[in-house]
Amino acid sequence: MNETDKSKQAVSAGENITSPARRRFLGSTAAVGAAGLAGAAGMGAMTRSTPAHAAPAKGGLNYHIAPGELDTYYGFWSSGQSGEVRIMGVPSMRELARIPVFNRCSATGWGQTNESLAVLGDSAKFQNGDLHHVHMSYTDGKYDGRYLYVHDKLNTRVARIRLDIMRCDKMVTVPNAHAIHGLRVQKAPKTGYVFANGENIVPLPNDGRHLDEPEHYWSVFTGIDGESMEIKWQVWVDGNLDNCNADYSGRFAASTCFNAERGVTLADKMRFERDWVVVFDIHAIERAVANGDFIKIDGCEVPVVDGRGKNPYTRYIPIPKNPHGINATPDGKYLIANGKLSPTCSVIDTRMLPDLFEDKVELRDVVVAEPELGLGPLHTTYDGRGNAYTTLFIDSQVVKWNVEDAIRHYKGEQVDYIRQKIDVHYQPGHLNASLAESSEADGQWLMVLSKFSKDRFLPVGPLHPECDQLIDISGDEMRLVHDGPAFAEPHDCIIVRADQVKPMAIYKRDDPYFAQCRAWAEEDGVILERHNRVVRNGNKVRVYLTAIAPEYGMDKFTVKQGDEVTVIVTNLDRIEDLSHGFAIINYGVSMEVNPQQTSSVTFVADKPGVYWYFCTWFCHALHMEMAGRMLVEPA
Ligand code: CUK
Ligand code: CUA
Repeated sequence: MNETDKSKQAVSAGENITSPARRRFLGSTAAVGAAGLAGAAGMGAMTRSTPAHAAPAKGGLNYHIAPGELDTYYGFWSSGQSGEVRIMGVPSMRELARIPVFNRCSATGWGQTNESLAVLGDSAKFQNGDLHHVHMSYTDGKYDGRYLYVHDKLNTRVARIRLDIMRCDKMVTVPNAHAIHGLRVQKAPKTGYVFANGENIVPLPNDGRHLDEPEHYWSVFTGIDGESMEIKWQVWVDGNLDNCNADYSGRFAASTCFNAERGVTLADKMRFERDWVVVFDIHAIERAVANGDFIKIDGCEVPVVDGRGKNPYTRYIPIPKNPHGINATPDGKYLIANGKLSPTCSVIDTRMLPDLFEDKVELRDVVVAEPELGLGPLHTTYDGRGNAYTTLFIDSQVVKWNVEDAIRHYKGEQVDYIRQKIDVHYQPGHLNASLAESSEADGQWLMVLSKFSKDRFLPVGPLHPECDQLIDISGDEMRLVHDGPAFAEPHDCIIVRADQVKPMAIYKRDDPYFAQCRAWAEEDGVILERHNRVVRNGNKVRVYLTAIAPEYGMDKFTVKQGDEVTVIVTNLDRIEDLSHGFAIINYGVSMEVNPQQTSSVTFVADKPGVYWYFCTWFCHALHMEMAGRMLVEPA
């Protein structure tokens, strides 16, 4: 029996998670997971590890949501290389819905409907994306339920989701940047800016004039108006930007930078013992843009402020080697950068940042604590009671620690700032506590997104699911209460109170989402809510269809081979949950048409013959009969 078999048996025999066999398995996972992190110290001794609880403990929060009961929180999950956003119920961990963004969706027609293609714009040519971070718009440091903002690391995009309809309504490709990674939004007074980190360094401009000449490689930090989604400005910076965050005053944003070396190989990027947290003074950047103190990169209209070296817009705070996450405490006092290759977190006092920009304090003066937490700190979250929770990737643990005690310890007092460590399974990346990214952190639930699930679920072949773990943090001790598998690969999530999101039950007929359909109808003298009609203009044909369960307004329509056909379907049902679809057999056409929504799709009728169209959502006892024929006359 090999190591893995042994540990599996140990688990199935109900042995404690901390049994030696289990720990060996954990250790080997860590070794694999830590490939590339070989510079970090060896496996640390376990301190104060608590075994994971499999069942709800007495006095803990209730995580069982009975049939028919509703969750008390919404979770919004990113999905990494799946390119979508997932809506979860918390604490049940039920997946409620998926919002397609950078991916394609067979069910909704995202990437095929004219409405989605208009959002995707020039980037519609890309079929995929890598969506790591999802954040909600704020008003005065609190979630305001208007929008979600997300980014695409793969194709350098930022997008917005309207939370009333839970659909993406804006997408921009960020120029001059090469992969957007960190993304956060201004928290006060209102979003405001969406801040987007350019991750990789490339020549500026990246048009082929410089290739293998790293001295010409840079990255940019981008400010996007969250309302218009226009790119307002960029800051030219040193090094690769990793994660970012915004403070609660509205004046500062900060990014971790893991490549102060500006290296292009792994060895280069690890050379220095220190990298940076780059702090951005948003007000100073705005003044520079207003005063014309910027450049433009060839072929791009966006103002670029030079934030390299000593300048009025940025400060480069030295931080131990290759930091990763950066998280603002809910009281607004601190920004905490996570060490990754260093076993520490660096606590930056945001109240000292104005002095830092006036050069009244030294760069390292604003670091008020650097607690040693364990191996591979990646991300930190908070309970609103002064405690921080940090993922330890290599140790496969979450460490709970007290921020003020860490600060006292840094000043030389003999205090223990570590409160508890709990095993998680396995190799956690992001974690987030309920409302912890806002000033209303309520210290109830902690979600830990682990990168490896190993033996936690039934095997599903070589590609394992991720393992999302729910931890009750309402008491003094963290208690693991639930494991949830997730398909590739949520990096991050936010958890918001159910009352902070107010989705619509049915569309409003004047929704801008289908303004284009409305404009076409006007052109053609058609009333979308009433008429069923085929309107021909040369070889361009518009087919207007109503849908009301269980019938389309026409049970057939005729076009000619070679026509460019646009089918515009309006769902006249006013009943919540009564969605229809529209799909054409052997034409690869399929889309959603929700209550009171109009959806449209354009295709070339390149094959003559009879093609049935049908409804894809089971809407009625006669749903199977909700169909019609597209007759395509041979050319
Ligand atoms: S990153 Cu993935 S675990 Cu892209 Cu926020 Cu840290
Ligand atoms: Cu309409 Cu099924």
